Amino acid sequence: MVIREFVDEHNRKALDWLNEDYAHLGRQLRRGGVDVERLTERAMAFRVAVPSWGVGTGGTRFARFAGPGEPRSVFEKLEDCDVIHQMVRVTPGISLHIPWDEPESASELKAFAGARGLFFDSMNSNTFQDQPGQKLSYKFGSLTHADPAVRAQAVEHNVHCIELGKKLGARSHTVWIGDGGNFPGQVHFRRGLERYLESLRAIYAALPDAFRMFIEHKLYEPAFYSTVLNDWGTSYYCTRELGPQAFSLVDLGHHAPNVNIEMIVSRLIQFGKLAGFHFNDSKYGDDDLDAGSIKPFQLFLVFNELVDAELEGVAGFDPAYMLDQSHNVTDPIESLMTSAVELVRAYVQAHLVDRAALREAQEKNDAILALQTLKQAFTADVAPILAMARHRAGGAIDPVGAYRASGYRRRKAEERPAAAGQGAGIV
Ligand code: LRH
Ligand code: MN
Repeated sequence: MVIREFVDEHNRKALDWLNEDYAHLGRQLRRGGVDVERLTERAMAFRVAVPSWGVGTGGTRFARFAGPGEPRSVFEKLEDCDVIHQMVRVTPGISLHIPWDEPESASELKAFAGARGLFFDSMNSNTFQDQPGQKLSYKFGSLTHADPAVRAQAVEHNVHCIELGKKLGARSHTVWIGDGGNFPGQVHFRRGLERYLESLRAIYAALPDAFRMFIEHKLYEPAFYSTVLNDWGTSYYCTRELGPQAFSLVDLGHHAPNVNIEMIVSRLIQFGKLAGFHFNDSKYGDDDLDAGSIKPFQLFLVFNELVDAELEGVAGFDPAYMLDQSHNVTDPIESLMTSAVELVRAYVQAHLVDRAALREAQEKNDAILALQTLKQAFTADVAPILAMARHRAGGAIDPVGAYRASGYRRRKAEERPAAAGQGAGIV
């Protein structure tokens, strides 16, 4: 039985209670002057890209415990992404990482994805690892390396990713580098940033007109003392220096604990330079945990800024939403499905905020009323809207339930015998 039949059978059992709960929520919301149908439309229109590197089991520097039925190629990764999209209906975009997903034939890969209703979102370059046969090492950096030959090699790789992205129909290119130092004095801060900008200008020059370039800042790791692109301010400065096709991408895990990320988001929106997101969650460092699993209120507050800008029609506001997670102890497909659901939940709750009441409270310095107005939306149980949106879009009312009933993972474990050392996830 194909996934489709499991979804239908599973939905049949759940539809009665869903219609009941949906009708009840509709009545509750109508009392507050909110149309449940408008929110369901918003939920159906939401889109978030899935990271190809997220469907394999991830690990840490200590160990990676491969799961059953690991994808062994970009085609098998797309098979798993297809299952995710069939269940939650908001993830048709796939973000590839090169060279992990380098295809023999771009047209063959594009056709394989297209046949499943999938397309390619932002491309990601990789100059934080050395590949077999690579001429010059990135041990001491890539786009900011002291040796111009290493910088040129890294620029060439990024240009190659953009060319490949063009063939695959992608419309943006994401650059994250781990360049930095482990000790004071190891890297000259100003020269490092100059070299970063010089290399980015060369990559920017290779962008097709319709392409956007996303630069991703990160506080630390793999460098543990200084990172060349360490924060949003430096990122914003660089996007201004580069030009109108350059934007700052916010990975939620790339900030020091307790940093006010929703405020960074509002700044980048106001400055017209918000690229979008790598959504995940974390307790301490760049833990790449499932979105909304640790700090759901922060995720809601981020979407509150995004929906505020969306409703206000802020010029040029067109953020790209992507997940960027490492699934070390869960079935990656289940984690990506539930993470996508958590993003839609935060988005719909942000649409429930009574913005007129919030503005009035803000203008009257009524802090309690302002917080209550946000909390009222955050504490609203919008699960019936999320399930109805999935159902109407042909997806699963209960994605994890339908997925487990499908036996997809067991079947893949039979089809894809584990091979030692093979890793599709982040290690
Ligand atoms: C760096 C990062 C970056 C990806 C990598 C897989 O921490 O967030 O976005 O290239 O993870
Ligand atoms: Mn990221």
